[in-house]
Amino acid sequence: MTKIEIPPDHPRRISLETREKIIEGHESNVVATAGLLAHGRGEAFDYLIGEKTTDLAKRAARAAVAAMLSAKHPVISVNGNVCSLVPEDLVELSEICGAPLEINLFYYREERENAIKDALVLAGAREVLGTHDRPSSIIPELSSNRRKVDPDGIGAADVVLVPLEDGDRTEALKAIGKFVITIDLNPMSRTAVHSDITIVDNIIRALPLMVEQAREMKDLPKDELRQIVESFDNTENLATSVHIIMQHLEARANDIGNLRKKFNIGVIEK
Ligand code: PTJ
Repeated sequence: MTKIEIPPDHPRRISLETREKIIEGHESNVVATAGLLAHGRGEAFDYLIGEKTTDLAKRAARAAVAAMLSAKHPVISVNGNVCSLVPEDLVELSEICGAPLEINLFYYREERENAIKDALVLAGAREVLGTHDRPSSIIPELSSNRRKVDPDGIGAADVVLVPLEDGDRTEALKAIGKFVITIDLNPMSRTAVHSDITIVDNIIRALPLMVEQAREMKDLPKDELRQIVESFDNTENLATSVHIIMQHLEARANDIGNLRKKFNIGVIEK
């Protein structure tokens, strides 16, 4: 398929370019067909939060990075959408935090696994866990494809970053004692609610931010990192995220009223 040219001054350029990445990812087997729908849902929630990283999301990202840097064995779980949108940032965060990348797919197909591994290697990954040639163990609490995990990765992890995730696995990871971090634009999703830290932001902004924060925080003493994690309250974070959406909608409702007046919308000239 031909890639569409998006004019640099298009008001929705970033959103359209991101969509193109997901479409290309789908064409190269990285993204599942359902991943296109998941992306659309994310777009809608991004619209509701104002398509920018809030101060609240910055704080959540800082707590998440502190948890990864102070963990004994942090792991980053990679699915198709995440790989198609931010492959280089995944590799960089993995390197700084010493957190291996593990492919873990809901809609498993071997050609998808291969395409994702190739994309991660192209982005600079030196090691990718969770592939079919590796040993695997099972999370008994889970019935989906995601139950298969790498014993050197999620199987052994104390802290797991599971961005753009479905709810079942987050609950299962919690049930087996993992500290779970997610990135999810929907603060009401099951994953968002069951995670220990939820970054309510678009992964295209959240991951580069986490890389930047990880570079700044990597030499902080462990005690200080743990203190940042312990002082973070995810319940408050999620409730405030929903309030931010409500305030944003209120402001947009007023804008629409003003626009109608300014441009005489709905008025027939006599
Ligand atoms: O690659 P696979 O086979 O593992 O499948 C990946 C998907 C994403 C299809 C699978 O995990 C899935 O179906 O996820 P859900 O249940 O649709 O949940 C995805 C969540 O991510 C939803 O709450 C979306 O709002 C959110 N989301 C989508 N795009 C973004 C996002 N959050 C942050 N940034 C995004 N760009």
